[in-house]
Amino acid sequence: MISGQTLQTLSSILGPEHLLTRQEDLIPFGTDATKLRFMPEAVAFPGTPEEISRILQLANQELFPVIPRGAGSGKSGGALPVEGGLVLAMDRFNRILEIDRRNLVARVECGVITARFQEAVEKVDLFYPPDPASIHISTLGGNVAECAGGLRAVKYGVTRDYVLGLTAVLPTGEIIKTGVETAKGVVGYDLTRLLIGSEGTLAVVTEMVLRLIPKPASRRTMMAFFDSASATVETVSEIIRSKIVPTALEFLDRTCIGCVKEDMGLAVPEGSGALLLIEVDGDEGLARKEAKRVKDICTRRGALEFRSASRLRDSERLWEARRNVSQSVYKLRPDKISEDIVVPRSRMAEFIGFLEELASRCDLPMAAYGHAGDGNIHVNILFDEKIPGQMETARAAVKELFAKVIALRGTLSGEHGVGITKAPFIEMELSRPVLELMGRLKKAFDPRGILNPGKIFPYKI
Ligand code: LAC
Ligand code: ZN
Repeated sequence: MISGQTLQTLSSILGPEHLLTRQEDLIPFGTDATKLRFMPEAVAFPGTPEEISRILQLANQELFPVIPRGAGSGKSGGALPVEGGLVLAMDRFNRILEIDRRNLVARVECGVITARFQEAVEKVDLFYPPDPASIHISTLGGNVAECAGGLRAVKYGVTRDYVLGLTAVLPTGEIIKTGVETAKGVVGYDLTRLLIGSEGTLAVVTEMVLRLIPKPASRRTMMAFFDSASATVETVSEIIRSKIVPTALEFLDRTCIGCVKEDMGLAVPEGSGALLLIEVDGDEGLARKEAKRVKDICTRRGALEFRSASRLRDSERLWEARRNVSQSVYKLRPDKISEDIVVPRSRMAEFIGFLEELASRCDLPMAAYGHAGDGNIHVNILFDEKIPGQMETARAAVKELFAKVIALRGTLSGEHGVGITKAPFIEMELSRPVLELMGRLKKAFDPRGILNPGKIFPYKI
């Protein structure tokens, strides 16, 4: 519990206009894209790392939880105040500090919206590839906390591949800089990489040094329909085997196509069981050549139809609809459990076969879509909480799903993180010594356990 006196101290650190304490103001800060709900006791909008430092020192004295929060678009509950406490909303850290065209790096604050940053760098012909589906909402700080992936990871990698250095506040109050502002750097342990994807449990990141690359000159979007999901993923394996590296290689199963076809403005050929959305980029000649090879492979693999989005506006519409799949599947049922497992790309067909069998056995719709080029499939198990037994069936299905993923030598999360939704399953993937080592790291950073408690680990650290 945060006492009245502590609230007063917080108010004097922040200025009263930057502290929320009224119940009705707190509600939006208790939820995120998981739709789970908790209540914080207060919400702070700090303006400087020094203020965060003072808040964390106070939290260590008074022992209340502090939960860093970006835009609340996370899908594993990383920003949820599961034990109450103070939400640290990073909205005021919203400046792009520098785009350095000579060195291809940028310095940004953590609250900058991902798409806004991408537009700013593209204006000067540079490129920041990480591209989570939530880019119009998500913040770069949230992307770093979860190590967000997205649609272009198959060619360009994920958030961690573009972070050179961080400014962060440790749970004990010290303000630190990790990493470098240069293209290379190996001095000391790689704390930058440790903090990326640590889900706000080790430090509060306030500023990042990001690596940029030149903007590709041209891109082409294509779409291919197949009669079955397994034919689609087999085509993906062949594209990868042929050493073509598309910018995006996204898969939607029949259920997902049904949910988004209107938004996509799609005429779906008869008998379609799945589709692939493919983008290639590079200089004009390369993009044209790769597009032709992709078309040849799809045709040889029996595509029912192959289309190119000739105009940019067509392809933007397709990608926007793709970004909305996660929301669109709610058309089918009011509730869902949505996962982001990864399997080796060569095992995708086997995984899809398993999924179809699981869905028919559980008698629940399971919509699958996602980053097939990475073997990263979003499995959405849909149900209605109000119908007795459905939630339990969905939960049991998740456990089976994870067991299969591990058996295929995959991982439980490619990009959404563990948070609270996957914490109960983490021991299926990580061995006891690994979890104990992670627990010791957490203790070294946060001896009193005040920063984002209740996340990642299935037990109290
Ligand atoms: C997507 C999110 C859910 O790819 O990761 O749509
Ligand atoms: Zn995704």
